[in-house]
Amino acid sequence: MSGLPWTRRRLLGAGAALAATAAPGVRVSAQDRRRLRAADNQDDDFPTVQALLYMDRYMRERSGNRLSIQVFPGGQLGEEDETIEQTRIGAIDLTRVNLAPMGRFIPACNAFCLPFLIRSDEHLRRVIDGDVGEEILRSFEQRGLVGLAFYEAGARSIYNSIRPVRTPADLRGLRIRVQRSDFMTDLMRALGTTPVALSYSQLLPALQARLIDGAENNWPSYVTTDHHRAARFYTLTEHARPPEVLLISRKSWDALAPADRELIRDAALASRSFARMRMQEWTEIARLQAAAEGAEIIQDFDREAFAQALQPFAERAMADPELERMAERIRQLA
Ligand code: GTR
Repeated sequence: MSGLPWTRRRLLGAGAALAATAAPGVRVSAQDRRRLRAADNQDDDFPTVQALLYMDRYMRERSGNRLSIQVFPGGQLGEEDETIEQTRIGAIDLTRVNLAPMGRFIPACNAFCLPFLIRSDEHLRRVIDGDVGEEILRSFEQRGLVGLAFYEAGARSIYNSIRPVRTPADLRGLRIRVQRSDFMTDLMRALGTTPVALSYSQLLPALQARLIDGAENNWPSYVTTDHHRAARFYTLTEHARPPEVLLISRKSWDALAPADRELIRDAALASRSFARMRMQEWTEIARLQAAAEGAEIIQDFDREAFAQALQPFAERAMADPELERMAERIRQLA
């Protein structure tokens, strides 16, 4: 593992995009250049943002600086649901978001949040690297978006500032933040919590002001946001595994020459392997850092009680035949 700069870095300032060094090469006239604007709500050194910068370098090098990406990290272009909308209408070219908020548009995405359905990183890889992943990526087209790649996000677990949680009864009444997703809201309600939908950037101040008691997320997000200092009880529930997805606006896509589309697809594919490696490193480091900085990591929770408490919720969700079909395909890849 390399010595990663594991401190939360400040953003470069409002409206600042991350600058990449220009690749040497042919001079390109201004009107031939295409600079795609990409949004990400994670900080500027997070694996997903690094993956976008990797894509930028890849595209510059192969296009002689004609095609590039200007990356806006840290939610500078808006919260996730806003950047999805902006990308649909073509105001932003690319957006990297989590799959959970996409469930509002494409219900099959909710299958990745079905409690305990996806069992491990390996299981998730078989899903997103194969036909199921392809089908989900293609399904975004009906919504004005073209799916380019999935990035791994590991598993989401529940954390809070009040008490160690070992059973659903321990969660009762806790105000737990959820992403903008009706599905996740219902899931958290089924566990006896009071779910609160809040954007990612509002979460730390809300935890600090005790407006909410906790949230759920993967290791790197828990630590890079400093949530581990504000809410130190992290129960390793691993209840859902929605991956990240990189989307390009259909409008931007349709305006590109076929060869440029191919280059972007290649770059996205290359960035996927890069992001996977980074995410594994960051997950490991975040886990160590959380423990070293006082988080209490609860592994001996009653998984069976959680699964039972969520059973009626999962059954209700399966009433949607599309979701049921998707869940079955995912289960078969276990
Ligand atoms: C992270 C994800 C973000 C955002 C965030 C959240 O894991 O990378 O894009 O969805 O979770 O909880 O809002």
